[in-house]
Amino acid sequence: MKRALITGITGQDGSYLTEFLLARGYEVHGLIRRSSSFNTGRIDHLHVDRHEGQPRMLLHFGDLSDGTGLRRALETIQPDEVYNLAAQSHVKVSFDMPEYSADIVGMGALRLLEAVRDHATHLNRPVRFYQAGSSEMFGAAPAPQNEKTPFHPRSPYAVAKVAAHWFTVNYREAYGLYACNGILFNHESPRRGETFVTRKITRAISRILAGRQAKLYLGNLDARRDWGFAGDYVEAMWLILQQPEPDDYVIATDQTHSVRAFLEEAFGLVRRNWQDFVELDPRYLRPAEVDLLLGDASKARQKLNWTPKVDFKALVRMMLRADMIDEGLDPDAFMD
Ligand code: NAP
Ligand code: F7E
Repeated sequence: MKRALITGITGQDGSYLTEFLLARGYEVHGLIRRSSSFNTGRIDHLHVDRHEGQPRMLLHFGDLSDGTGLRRALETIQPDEVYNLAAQSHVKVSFDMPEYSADIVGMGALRLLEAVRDHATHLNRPVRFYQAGSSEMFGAAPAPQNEKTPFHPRSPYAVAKVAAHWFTVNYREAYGLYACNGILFNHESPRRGETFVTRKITRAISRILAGRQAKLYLGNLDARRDWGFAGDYVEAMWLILQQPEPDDYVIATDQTHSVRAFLEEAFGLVRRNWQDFVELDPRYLRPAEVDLLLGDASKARQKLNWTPKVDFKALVRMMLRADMIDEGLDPDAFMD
């Protein structure tokens, strides 16, 4: 049985990746942060009590700021594959907490790479490493963006992801580590954090329909993103680690839509006019914006045989339906 270690297992991608790996027979170990309230809501459905069965998902306390803990986790788990998904992943928050964001996103990746390198060397066992890179690294670079596009990051988050990207490349070149970067464009789902724009919109529509919210306050509606479905993207993460040679890949749908287009699609599904509900709040504007992200995932298509299955319209519908059900509404009463 293969063993995987996932940092960030409690996040959106961590939860889908865990489901994916469990379905392929893996034993999945996840690093979780100690929190004063429960933070495992996205993976609770995968939990098996040790006293009642043979769990294949096992959780360990740890934090990317704590290198000693990372080393101990590797010693205990002895994983075949390590997926580094943990991050302070909110771009706007990274302007408010730049040092912290850079420490976790950039230095955190380095701490984990160091731990993996030493573990692999001392025990003479191969460990494959996946780094969760981001289209935010391209930032202001002209579209379409692929593996050859130079990075031009526009936020502390993105700068730190660029550092993590190059740490990963460097450990591959310097120590022969099987270390790969997935450069993933935005991917969403019903499990997306509530403060990212797509989920903020679908959740707000559901609350408006339920009579629990009157207005939706947003920032820049002109920004364009290449939005895919997180469930499709975790398959790409796994495929990246199954190749004969380690490499870096852009993962994207190769289509882009503005925030305004997302609003039109989502409000349109429930036959409402978004202009009646959306107000600008400058607090949601960023000191530096990323205007246009549009991926070119042809390398992943050719080498990984990966293509996204869920398109933009299906994604918006999926997220809206899930939020309406959460809100106690019958989606079929509102949507065609
Ligand atoms: P997410 O939902 O925000 O999840 C982030 C995860 O990291 C959570 O499990 C969080 O734990 C954990 N975490 C945060 N700080 C940590 C720390 N100091 N030590 C250990 N764990 C920590 O993010 P996501 O959307 O699943 O994204 C997964 C990864 O892909 C992230 O690295 C993100 O930057 C990157 N990425 C995401 C996208 C996207 O569109 N979703 C695109 C490109 C790249 P808690 O649950 O306790 O907060
Ligand atoms: O913003 C605009 C905002 O926060 C998308 C993370 O997963 O994907 C994500 O980063 C766009 C931006 O995602 C609001 O200015 C307008 O242009 O949903 P977002 P993001 O910044 O693209 C990348 C690939 C990652 O790696 C990150 O980890 O929407 N926008 N009004 C707004 N954004 C938010 N959050 N809230 C608003 O009210």
